[in-house]
This record gives sequence, C-alpha cells and structure tokens, in this order.
Amino acid sequence: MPFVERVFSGVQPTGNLHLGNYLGAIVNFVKMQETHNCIYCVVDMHAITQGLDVWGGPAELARNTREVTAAFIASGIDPKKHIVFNQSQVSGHAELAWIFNCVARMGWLGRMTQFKEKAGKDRENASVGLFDYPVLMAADILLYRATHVPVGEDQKQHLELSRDIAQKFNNDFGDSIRSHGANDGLFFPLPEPLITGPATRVMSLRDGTKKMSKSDASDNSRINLTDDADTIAQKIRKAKTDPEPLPSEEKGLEARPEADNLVGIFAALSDRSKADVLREFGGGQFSSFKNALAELCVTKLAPIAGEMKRLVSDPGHIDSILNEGSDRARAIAQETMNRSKDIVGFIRRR
Ligand code: AQP
Repeated sequence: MPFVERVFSGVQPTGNLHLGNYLGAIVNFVKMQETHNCIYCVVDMHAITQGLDVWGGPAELARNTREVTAAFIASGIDPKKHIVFNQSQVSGHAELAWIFNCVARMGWLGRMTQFKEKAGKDRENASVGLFDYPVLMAADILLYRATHVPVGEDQKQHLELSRDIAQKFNNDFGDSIRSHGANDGLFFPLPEPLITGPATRVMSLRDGTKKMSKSDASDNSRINLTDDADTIAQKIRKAKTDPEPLPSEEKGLEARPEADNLVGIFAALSDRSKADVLREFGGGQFSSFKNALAELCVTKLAPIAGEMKRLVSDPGHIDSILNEGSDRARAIAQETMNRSKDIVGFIRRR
C-alpha cells in the first residue's frame, strides 16, 4: 500500500450526542489512537446543511461544537498526541469539496439514502448543501489522505461514495498525477470504513427498528451523553421490550429487534460478545437484565458526562484545543491542496 495509514472521522455538532454516536463512533476513535495517527473533526460545516430549526442557530452551533469537543476528550481522545479541531477552521475542506463536486456525478448523489431520508417528501426545499453532504465528507477524509475511517453502519454508503470519488479523481487525472511525481498514478487512497464492534447501529429505545438519532422527537428514544444517572436508569427501565424472556443464544435474537438492541448495547459497553452476555442473562426476565444494563450504562457514561460538564465550563480552554488542532490540520491540508491544484492545473503562487 503506497499510503501512510492515517485515521480520520468526524461528528456533527447538532446537539443531543447519544449512546449511538458513542458506541458506533467515539469508542472506536479512542481505540484507533493506540495504533494510528488520528484526526478527529467536529464537522460544523455539515451541521448547517439542514434548516436553522434543526441546528439551532449561531449560539447553539458554537455551544454544540464545544460540547462535541468535550465529549471527544472526556471519552479518552488525546488532543496532544492526535489532532482534534473544527472543520470550518481549515478552508481546504471547502476547496477540495469544490474539485470533488466536479468529479462526483449527480446520479451517484441521487442514490444516497441519507439524503432521501432527511429531505423527505419536500426535496425541492432541501438545501443544496444537504444534497452535497457526501462530497464534503469525501473532501474531509481525503484532504488528509486518510486511509481508515471509523464510523457507524449508517455512514457505509457515504464511505463508498468517497472511494468512488477518490478512484475517479485518480483515473481522470492519472497522467497529471504521474507527471507530478506519483509513478503509480495514485494520489488519493481509497479510504476503508471501519465499522466494528457489537453496536455499529444502536437502535431507538422506543422502537428497535429505528436508528437511535439526535433528531428523534422523543428524548426517551436515546441516552444522551449528558444524561444524569437517574435519567439513564429511567430510560433503560422504560425501554421497549417484548414479553419473552431473553434467549440463551444469539440466534434467538432474530426478529426481536428491541432485545437484540439492548443486548448489543450491554455487549459493547462491557467489551464482551452478545453470545457471552446471553450466556449470563439468557432465560431470565428483562427486568433483571435492565437493572444490570442501567447500572452498566451509569458506570460507563456518568464519568464522561461529569468530565464534559467540567470541560464546557471553560470554553476558552476548548477553543485553544480547537485552534491548536486546526493549525496542525491546516499544515497537512495545505500540502494536499497544493498538490491537488497542481494536478488539476490551477496556477498558484509559489
Ligand atoms: N444510532 C447509531 N448507532 C451507531 N452509530 C451511530 N452514529 C450515529 N448514529 C448512530 C455514528 O455517529 C457518528 C457521528 O454521527 P453524525 O454526527 O453524522 O450524526 P448523525 O449520524 O447525523 O447522528 P444522528 O443521531 O443520526 O442524527 P440525525 O438525528 O440528524 O439523523 C457517525 O460515525 C455515525 O455513523
């Protein structure tokens, strides 16, 4: 592989960070730090792609940006060893997205299920940014020529699009890439999605067929990273289940989405497999399993909530982390932009 391995991923500052974001993404961000150079981004430019009513306006955006940064750090991301920053501080994201806009095809974007879901029936009224979201995401990743991207299951299709864009850029500009020194004609890597663990798609606590989501109108559908111990315990107790006892084997979770979801959450939080969890709780009633799950959630999440609270109470400190991270990110981004511009044929000041 001709590329140095590098990890990139992002989280939108759209409020209500939840257990799905934590288990599907942030936990894996933390793990990847042991083996890779990592860049973790608060993607504030993505956050404004929906209506103001969704992202909440300027004051809310800044507050949420600091809160996601605090969640990264409270969960164990080290901003000294790795890079933590907010997207809008590095102009290369928007610049590379423009080049990629001219590489990506309308048909590719038209197939994106997240756009279809978020735009709903009123597509004419959706922002151009929402349609273009996956192209900006490709630029986020490839600006750092990242090779690995830890994400939840819902982002798989967008990652495939990033790979298509990288591949088409390499093909379209192959001769120019070679004439600028890359003999193999490859400038961008095809980034690999890392979708790992037993909770890559955490489902709503009210409906096991729906993804746990920041924008769900029911707060009881999700566990927010900022929830206190009582709220967490109450939400788990109220979580929808079915009347059957828990099965003893994983096969018994098929067609039981709520049970499957709760067992998956338990497994992910305790770093065990679902089979192992069922060996302990199989055959028992949901009530005792829920008590154990509530206790586990509180043990794992309450310290994070406490640390987040402490960190957001000092916005100056958070901003200095973001500024420093942005400086380091910009240095890498600048190199990619210079080379991309040369490859495309844009004249630049030398
Ligand atoms: N339910 C989930 N299970 C597992 N992983 C999830 N992720 C999101 N929801 C789940 C992962 O979290 C990372 C950051 O996601 P994002 O900032 O792009 O947020 P999102 O996907 O927009 O979050 P929501 O809650 O799904 O928002 P809305 O309500 O707007 O639809 C990503 O890696 C994502 O896969």
